[in-house]
Amino acid sequence: EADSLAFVPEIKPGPNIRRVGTTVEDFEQNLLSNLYFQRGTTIESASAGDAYHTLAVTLRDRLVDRYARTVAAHYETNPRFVYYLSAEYMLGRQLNQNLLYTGTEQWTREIAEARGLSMETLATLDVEPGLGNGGLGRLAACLLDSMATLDIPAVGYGIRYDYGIFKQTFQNGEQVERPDDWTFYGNPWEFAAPDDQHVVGFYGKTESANGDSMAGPRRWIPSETVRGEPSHMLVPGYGTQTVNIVRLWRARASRQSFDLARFGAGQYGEAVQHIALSESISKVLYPDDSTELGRELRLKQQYFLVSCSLRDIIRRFQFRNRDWDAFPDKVVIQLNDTHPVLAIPELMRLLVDEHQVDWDRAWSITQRTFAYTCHTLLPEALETWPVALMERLLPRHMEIIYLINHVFLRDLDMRHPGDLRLMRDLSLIQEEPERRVRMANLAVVGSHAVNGVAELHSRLLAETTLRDFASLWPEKFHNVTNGVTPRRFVRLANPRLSSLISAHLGGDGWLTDLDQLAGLEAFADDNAMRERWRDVKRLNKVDLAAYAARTTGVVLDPQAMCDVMIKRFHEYKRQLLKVLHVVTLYNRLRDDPAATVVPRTVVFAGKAAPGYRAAKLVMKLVNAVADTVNNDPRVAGALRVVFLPDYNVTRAELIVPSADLSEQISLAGKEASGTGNMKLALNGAVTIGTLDGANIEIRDRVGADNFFLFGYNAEQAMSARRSGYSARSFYDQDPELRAVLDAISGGVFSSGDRDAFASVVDSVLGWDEYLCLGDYRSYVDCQDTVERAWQDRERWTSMSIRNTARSGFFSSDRTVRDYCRGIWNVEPVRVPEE
Ligand code: BZD
Repeated sequence: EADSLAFVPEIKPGPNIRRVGTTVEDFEQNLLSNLYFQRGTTIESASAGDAYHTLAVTLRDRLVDRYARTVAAHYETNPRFVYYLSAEYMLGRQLNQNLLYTGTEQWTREIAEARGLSMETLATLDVEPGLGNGGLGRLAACLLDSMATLDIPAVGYGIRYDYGIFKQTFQNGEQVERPDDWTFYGNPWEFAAPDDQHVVGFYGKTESANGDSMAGPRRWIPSETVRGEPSHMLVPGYGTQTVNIVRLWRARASRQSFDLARFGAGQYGEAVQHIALSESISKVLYPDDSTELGRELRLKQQYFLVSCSLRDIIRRFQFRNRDWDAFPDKVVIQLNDTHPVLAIPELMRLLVDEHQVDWDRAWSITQRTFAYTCHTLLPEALETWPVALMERLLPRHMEIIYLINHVFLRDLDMRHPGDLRLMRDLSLIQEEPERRVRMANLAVVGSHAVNGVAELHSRLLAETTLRDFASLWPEKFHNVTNGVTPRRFVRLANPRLSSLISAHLGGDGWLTDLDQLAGLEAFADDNAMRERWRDVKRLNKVDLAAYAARTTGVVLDPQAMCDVMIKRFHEYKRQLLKVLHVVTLYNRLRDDPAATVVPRTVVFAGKAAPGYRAAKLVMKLVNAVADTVNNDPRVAGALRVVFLPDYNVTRAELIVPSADLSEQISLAGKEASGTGNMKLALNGAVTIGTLDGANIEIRDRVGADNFFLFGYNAEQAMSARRSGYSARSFYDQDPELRAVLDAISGGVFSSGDRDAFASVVDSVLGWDEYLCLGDYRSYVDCQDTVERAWQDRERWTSMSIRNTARSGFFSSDRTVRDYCRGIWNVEPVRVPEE
């Protein structure tokens, strides 16, 4: 059905593209007419939802105009495109971004307020598409923003999950997950493109098309198909005319799936069963891979994304090009971790089986097209799939993977004759204890570039996780340190700070050239500036306190130090170490209520994978400690702990601007990069952290004096683990630590129940992969140094200003430039204003 559609470019370039007006009157007219024609209502009878929806589509109209010109410019230039393949995107809310990017913020405010509607109300009606888990998904969104801002021709491909990352609530301090039906009221930002749908096959068998070489061409006859239906959201650049798109696929059953006869017989469930099954592919985002259940469905999702996206990329390529050898000159496909790595055998299949390109030529095209980004160091996080499952679900792809492996191992044997250890470790197939396909190996073999996401991460990848590949092909390995978009995470999240920065730098050029922040350095010791800088922080904290009071009932003191730990809950990130510190402070205050301490608010936020029991118990402990501390009059005024539920991009935009202290305390060698660390430093939070991930680069730039360092470094952590780390000895030798653990296991935070947190305590006292107790003393002492520094207000403020001034490097614009130069080899295409 879909195959018979004639494909046309999204928008044909031509003179008759409608253009939006340029005045406030035009804008108001557009709003009224959209209200009338799109919502079918008048201003007199419009609801807040009508107003929101109308504003959204009116802003979208303005972006469509730029998008049409972008498509025309790209058509003209026929440039090399970046295709970013990612199973996750955490785009954040769109309304305020698009107001800013279209320059209609002030107009909208005037028009709305004249009618008694606040911008805040409109903003709260804007729903965040939570189509990702954490850093990896948010990085994808920051890179899209920066690619558009830098005029890089790019398309992001992903899955349009019906349900995004779950909503987090708490019951008795325990995380309860609720479905995120993010399109319940519709999504005004997207365009459906049903004409561009593709058919995706699964299961079935293969047979020879001519001859019987596995190198093809062969025919795959799937026994099951679903349709992939795309919609796209516009991705505008800031301060430029470029508008790119992110195209998301949704699974739809084929047309004949509804069983009318069964329905007629009253079997309503059975009648739609087939539809439900097909459409389950894009039903829900996997909250990471710690659940065993539904693994087959996850593999289906991955292939679904890859199959639809590659067909689309080829269609776009063929629109302006004929010769397959030119494919890598026009297309670079960036694989965001291993989730889309099936794109490698899929491109081989399409070239060899469907376009009659011979194997060797197809392989050269494929390798030159793909590049792979790795986001982890944890060996358990490297994806593998059972061969048996692959053979069943994707029989042709499995043949292709075998053949890729065969050729690869043959060449390897020529370079390193008889090195069986090497063959076994680098093979795309793991043999023991079960035959599995190693997706990272497939990614490395099939790509021309492989990168880590921070300097330490890239070095450790090359020295440990991917060591043998790195010695085989050193030129393939790169580092591209992550970054974050200053538009969303400074300008939109922190308007007060942004105004202050612009006032001191003489304009807002820093928003697209973040190195200009260095100009703030001159004011770091200026009293008037420090005063205003503190004022911004205080007002941001007042906003955060209002939110915390409204949502949790916990009352925060805006004068207190705001100490934040916001990120996914994972043992390696060591939220537990932070809890040990909080309990340490609590014990000290209880023992000596007269002790002079620095008033502190500790803010936690983050979700745990639903099946991750250890992380969830730590979360419960955080809530229990918060409860006890906040209800103990002896510590009132000195210590407050709040867990803000349902951490997401919107919540990050609220919390980050009020932070004084940024907790980046993962065990060294475990966090690939981190990006929250960058957002916080840019907003003037001072980091307390280990030498892990991008913390190292942050410290190098902001200076050792403006960063609180503690703990093992990566080498020390590895050797501590090798030489028989003994958590017990730390417990035995450190009375303060002992008191903390004894309080937790003694039931101080669980109404006397000694069992409640026993397994948490046992986990750090026994074999603890993350060396919590080994870093405890160094961490707590470092926190004492933090408190002394805080007491010198002027000095602290200077540190804060220097953190912002020296963090320009962490713009995702710089990250995208690094990819462009080092890996993509793409050039910007300017889109004309008219
Ligand atoms: O990617 C994160 C890393 O942990 C961070 O250190 C890094 O800064 C960011 C961006 O590079 N990784 C993830 O967020 N990973 C996932 O969310 C994920 C999702 C599905 C399956 C496995 C991992």
